[in-house]
Amino acid sequence: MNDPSTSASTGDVQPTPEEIFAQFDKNADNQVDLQELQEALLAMLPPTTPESDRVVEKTKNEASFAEADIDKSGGLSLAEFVPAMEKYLNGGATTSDATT
Ligand SMILES: [Ca+2]
Repeated sequence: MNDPSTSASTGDVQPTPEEIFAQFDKNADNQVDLQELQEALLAMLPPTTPESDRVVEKTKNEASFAEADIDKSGGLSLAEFVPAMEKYLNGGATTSDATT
């Protein structure tokens, strides 16, 4: 996953986290806020599937966003954004989070 050698020009290159982050960060302030997150996820997903509904519901949950916003800056930095995306897109139900 985090193998730096995968950026070779094989023609099958996945976007880097930085590139994905830049697409989400519409106003380029290096923070993805809740609205940007919702809009970008909607743009990524087909609008009428249970999958997109589930992701959108999750991003609408401000508590979930606040949880991802570790330093409480009101936006997600790249370091905050990457694990948050994995959580949103993978369902987030399998985390055994013991941060209480
Ligand atoms: Ca933050």
